[in-house]
Amino acid sequence: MIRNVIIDCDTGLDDAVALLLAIRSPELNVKGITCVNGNVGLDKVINNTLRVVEHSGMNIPVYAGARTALIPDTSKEDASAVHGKDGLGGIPFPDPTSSCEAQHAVDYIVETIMNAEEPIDWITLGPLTNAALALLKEPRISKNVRMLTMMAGGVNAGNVTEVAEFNVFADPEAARVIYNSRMPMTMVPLDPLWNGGFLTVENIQKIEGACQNPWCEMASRIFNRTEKLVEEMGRNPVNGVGTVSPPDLLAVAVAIDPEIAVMFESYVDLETRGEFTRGMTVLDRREYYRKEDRPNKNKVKIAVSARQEKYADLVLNTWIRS
Ligand SMILES: [Ca+2]
Repeated sequence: MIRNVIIDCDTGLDDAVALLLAIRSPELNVKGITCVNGNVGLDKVINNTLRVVEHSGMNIPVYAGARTALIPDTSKEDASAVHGKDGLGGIPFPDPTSSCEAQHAVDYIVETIMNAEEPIDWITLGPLTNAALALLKEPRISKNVRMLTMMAGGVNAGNVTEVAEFNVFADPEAARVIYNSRMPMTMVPLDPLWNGGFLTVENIQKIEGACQNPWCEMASRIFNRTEKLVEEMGRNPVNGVGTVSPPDLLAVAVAIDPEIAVMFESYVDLETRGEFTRGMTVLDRREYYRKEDRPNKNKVKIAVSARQEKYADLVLNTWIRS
């Protein structure tokens, strides 16, 4: 059965390939894409998202959302060191010919979830600002979400700080609103990227070989740029030279097929204050003495590792056969 889905993103390099996977997937019907301030500022995010949609071969409406975190913090840096100033690594993709819809992203999210005949899938690939605003505006949306799959958090480590992952760190208060909700949630943290959640050199070559498709052409250029950026930043190519591990791509793959990940369930709290730990996803591991569930809290499904071949098969089959 084809599942309806809405996606919230802050389009940088990994959001771009993640959107291309979702849009080309025969298992998902992407109804709309909402943009949030994150990797780069909102206007660049919108511009990048439109460019991605135009490479996807499909027509998907794009909506503009929050321009800042719930509590704006101008001392914070965006992620342009990782994604380039424009958010797409400076790759000269043509300017978009389309523009975003007039409706605000938060209103679109509320309206679409409330009007869905069956509980709808929701994927977030950026800071959770739009998602939190939608939930605060209309708490009943939590009852009509089949699964919220988020690229968010870290179990054993963060990336912006020792313990905080970028999407959560960019708006910890918004993340807290979402983690404290009773929505069914799957969290794809950083951890599986170092444990199976990557594409090999051979995988990327196959995608390059299908460059007659505009989505494969865009994905190949992004993977090549990502690989060079890892080198330019002097980062350790954890999974081997020439491999890529875009976090958002894995999150979409897990939303399509949860069997791609090995998961466990835990209560997760969100740290908004600590001296070293603001933006940390705090797992409650006290299962050894707990007999009863925690009141007012749902367990979150957490991906800890990925099945690399299954993951690569999904990406390649979706892009090359579609
Ligand atoms: Ca993202």
